[in-house]
Amino acid sequence: MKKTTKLKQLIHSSQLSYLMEAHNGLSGKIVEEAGFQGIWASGLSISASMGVRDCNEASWTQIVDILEFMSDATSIPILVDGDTGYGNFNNARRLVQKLEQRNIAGVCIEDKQFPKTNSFINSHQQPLADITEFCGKIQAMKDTQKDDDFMVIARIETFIAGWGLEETLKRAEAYRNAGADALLIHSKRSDSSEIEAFMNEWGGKCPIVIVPTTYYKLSADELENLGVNLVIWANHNLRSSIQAMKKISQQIFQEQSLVNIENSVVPLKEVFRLQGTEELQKAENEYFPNS
Ligand code: SPV
Ligand code: MG
Repeated sequence: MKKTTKLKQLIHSSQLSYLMEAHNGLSGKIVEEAGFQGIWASGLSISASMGVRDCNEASWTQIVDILEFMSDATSIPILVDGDTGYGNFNNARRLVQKLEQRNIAGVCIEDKQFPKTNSFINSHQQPLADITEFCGKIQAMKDTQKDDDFMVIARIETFIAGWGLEETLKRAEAYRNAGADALLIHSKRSDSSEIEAFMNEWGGKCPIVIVPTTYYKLSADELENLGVNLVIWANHNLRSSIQAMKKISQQIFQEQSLVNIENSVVPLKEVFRLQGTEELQKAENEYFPNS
């Protein structure tokens, strides 16, 4: 089955589905091996792993290069965090073209302005996109995709930027009518009250995606009961790897020896396994026997 079709089915499934964050080919593979059915290519995590801020400091082609490695390394669908589409409708539709060429299953764009700022930084000062302009962007993206199953998800930042339910519902209706396949409703509250209020009014008119980074205390049952279709664990491979890398760097720096750490890191053979070294050895035997 095509990756696009897999993501479409996940989004439309009657069961709650989950995407796990990855930010390069390696973390993508780890997400797939853990059992997840899809990957969130997080803008925050990719930018952080490149050592830059989450405000479009990395160019869109630099991001697409990373996505190509992620897509080649995995067989589950990738939903890309497309920020604001890197410009106007024209930039956004070219992004769709380039993502489809790399076998990406879908893209999510948010109704803010380029260059964007992460939703958890000075969120009340973040200007939203004009509704009509954003609808044109969604339409241009949907009109550009060659594969009917490629997903364009519209992310609504009203709650993040300090607006209420009314403005959220107005935008949700407009973006759905413009052709969005699903809506991502973002919230920075520590509880799910904004999401619940939206879900009560929305009435299942199209699939809903959430990112419970700040309302992380919800149990699996509580998430299920919200009635949303897709949950994104948005940055947890990045955050866990920062913790692991800090710990090991500090310890090796202090001890100036590897004696105490060898058994707390994965063996090199695990690195080689993740890289698919065995396949190359078999190929060498077949194609290059005297090497
Ligand atoms: C990301 O993972 O980059 C996101 C989600 O866009 S958030 O960081 O919550 O804005
Ligand atoms: Mg992002």
